[in-house]
Amino acid sequence: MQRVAFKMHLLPGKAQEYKMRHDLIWPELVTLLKQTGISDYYIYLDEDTNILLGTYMAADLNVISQLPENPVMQKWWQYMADIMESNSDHSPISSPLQEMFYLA
Ligand code: RM4
Repeated sequence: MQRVAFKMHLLPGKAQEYKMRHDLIWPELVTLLKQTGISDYYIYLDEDTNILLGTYMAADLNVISQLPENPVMQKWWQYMADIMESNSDHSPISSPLQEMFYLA
């Protein structure tokens, strides 16, 4: 198992909408993420910068690298693209974060 951490960018004024959409996350997306080996997935918002910090445990990074090709993932990204900074394929603009400290 490996922890993955990354940042994404929320559009200004969209925090409530972002939270609401995740409170109502599609069951088929939950199934997909779990089948892909993702667990313990958190997303936090820095309200000062609109940066979203995501972190999850990954069972197998090779399997996770196939997520962008999945139609459910693509549909979710399309659904979210109006409230996040997104690439032309609708995936969120995302960059990895470097681990600086861990205490078990
Ligand atoms: C986020 C973003 C991520 C996805 C989570 C569930 O807003 O779309 O890519 O993993 O939702």
